[in-house]
Amino acid sequence: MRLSRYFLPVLKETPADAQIASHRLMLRAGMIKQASAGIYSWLPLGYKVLRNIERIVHEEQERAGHIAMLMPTLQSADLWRESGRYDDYGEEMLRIADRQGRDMLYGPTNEELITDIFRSHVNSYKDLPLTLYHIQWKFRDEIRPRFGVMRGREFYMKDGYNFDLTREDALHAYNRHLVSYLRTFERMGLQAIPMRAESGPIGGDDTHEFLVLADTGESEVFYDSEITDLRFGERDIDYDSHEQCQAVMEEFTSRYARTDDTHEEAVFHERVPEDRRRHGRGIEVGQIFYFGTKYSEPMGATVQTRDGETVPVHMGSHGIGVSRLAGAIIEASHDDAGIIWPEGVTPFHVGIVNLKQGDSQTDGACAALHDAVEALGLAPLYDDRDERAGAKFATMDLIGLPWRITVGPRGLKNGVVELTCRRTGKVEEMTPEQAVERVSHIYAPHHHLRPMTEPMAKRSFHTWL
Ligand code: 5CA
Repeated sequence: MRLSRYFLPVLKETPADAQIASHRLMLRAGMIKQASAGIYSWLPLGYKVLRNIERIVHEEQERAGHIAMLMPTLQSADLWRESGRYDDYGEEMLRIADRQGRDMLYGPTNEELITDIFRSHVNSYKDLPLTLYHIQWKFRDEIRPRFGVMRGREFYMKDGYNFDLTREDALHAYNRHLVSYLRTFERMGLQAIPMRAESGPIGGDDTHEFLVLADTGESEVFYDSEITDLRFGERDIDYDSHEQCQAVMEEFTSRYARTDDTHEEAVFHERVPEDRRRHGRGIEVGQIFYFGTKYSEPMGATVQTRDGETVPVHMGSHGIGVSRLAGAIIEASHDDAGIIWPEGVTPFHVGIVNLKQGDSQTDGACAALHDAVEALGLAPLYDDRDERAGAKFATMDLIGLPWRITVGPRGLKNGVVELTCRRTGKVEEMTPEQAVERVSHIYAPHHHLRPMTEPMAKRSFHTWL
């Protein structure tokens, strides 16, 4: 993509009403624009990030054996009357009447709708276990929408629902979600710690929230510092194995880690030595629940067992804040100059800065680099505007592309360009071919990218030198 043809409305001024770094940076980098309180348009750069986050969520859900589908945003109130939540949910629910005067609502979550789908189509134990999920916009009329997409009223959420014959199977589904979430968040460059929490309006006894530690987080957290040393990493896991998932769950939840809702000071002191006790704040990016038959019983979601007995299914639900994650990632990864995207979610893989626009040599070398990066199946952003070098660098730093190739007439005379790492600031000189090779190598482990089937673009840079 050439920046001159793109839509990247960056702001020079720091928006006065944005209180935290991620909100300020998302506005300044032209990622989002507020449409009304807690409701945002996703501008092209922000939309790319949102899609990347969504893609990782889909890939990890499918890896865990969960099945994607799509349910609507508008739901009938009647279903919620069946579960008893229409009256319980309170003012956070946006209630709407259609022209026939039928009560509708903009879904804040989907337990009722999915249970209705299940009961219409499944009636045998043979169809279990089953986990269905979707990624869809939700609406909760939050009292205090704030911090941009972190606490929106309209927000994008992945919500998944497991249906199992027994409590034991449903607890396996819970553990399987926990494992898949650890992988999901690590692929986004985040450490998200499972913490024992309250279940609130979703219900049930077993629930963990996943928290990214950040001073600006809305949740108060208490934890054993040892937990921050844990990494899931590249382990091979069999998601069907109860033992393997249980072992990961125990590894990641046996140490003290709780939100303020469930925190017990006495237990904290008893279980954690003083030098490891931490009290801080975190951003909740996901939550998993086991609630047994809370919805299946009143709504009649039953199956026949092998013995011909009719029993309600055991369920849980599992959410990831897809739009909130865009803010959480920035909160965890930025500096004074702007955002620093982890490679897994970056909107463009590499920025190309032309220091002398209009010069046939630098223009040609930049165009060749742009095409060579595209030929790898990667997305370059080439700043081809007629701007000062300082302004181009400031834009690149603000929008946070992890790698930048800088092309100037002086370097080209010696056959070299510069490759700069946004995170470390380290600059290396190398030939354009080496720069493309390096970029290719950097993104190779991200297997979601198109595999390189052809040898690197044959185009020679030297025609321009
Ligand atoms: N039905 C369950 C699981 S699917 C559920 O709704 N869980 S939840 O209430 O915890 O929401 C799931 C995730 O959505 C949260 O962990 C959080 O990351 C995100 N989320 C919740 N409310 C908001 C909001 N107002 N703005 C942005 N993200 C939100």
